[in-house]
Amino acid sequence: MKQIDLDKIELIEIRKISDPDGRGNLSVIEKDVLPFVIKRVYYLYDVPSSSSRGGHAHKKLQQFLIALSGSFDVVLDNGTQRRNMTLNRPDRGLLIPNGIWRELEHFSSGAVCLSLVSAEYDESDYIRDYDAYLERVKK
Ligand code: T46
Repeated sequence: MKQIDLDKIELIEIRKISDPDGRGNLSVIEKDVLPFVIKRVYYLYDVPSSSSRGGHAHKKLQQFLIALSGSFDVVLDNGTQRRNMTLNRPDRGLLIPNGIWRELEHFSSGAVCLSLVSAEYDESDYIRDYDAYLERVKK
């Protein structure tokens, strides 16, 4: 599996349209924002602050995570490096390429994590065992 330098992973700005009459904001993700076609959308919510989600890597799936509301941390791990990214703005998202181990934690009250992904649900795309992940990364 190709190892990706975590320093190259950045938060991507999402276009924000602020209403001139004070009706709030609208953000839009158009096809040029993401390097993949969105095949599935899901969202995490009501996650207790003491719980974590993720704890796996994907063989092929790419995804884009946005904190639609509240905040949470995404810990990225490529087998040799770890990096913590805090998501707390609905007009910024985190693009996670395939092959990166991720854990989502420290969800604030009311946090909603929107996930836009490149493939339909397929359990065989998951690597849920960290030692197995490290083995794959070393190859
Ligand atoms: C990821 C993080 C951020 C489905 O049936 N369909 C789906 O599209 C998904 C995403 C999950 N499921 C089922 C599979 C499990 O029985 O829902 C259950 C919970 O899934 P999982 O333990 O994978 O949930 P998370 O929050 O740990 O991980 C999910 C995504 O699976 C994963 O790709 O990166 O959110």
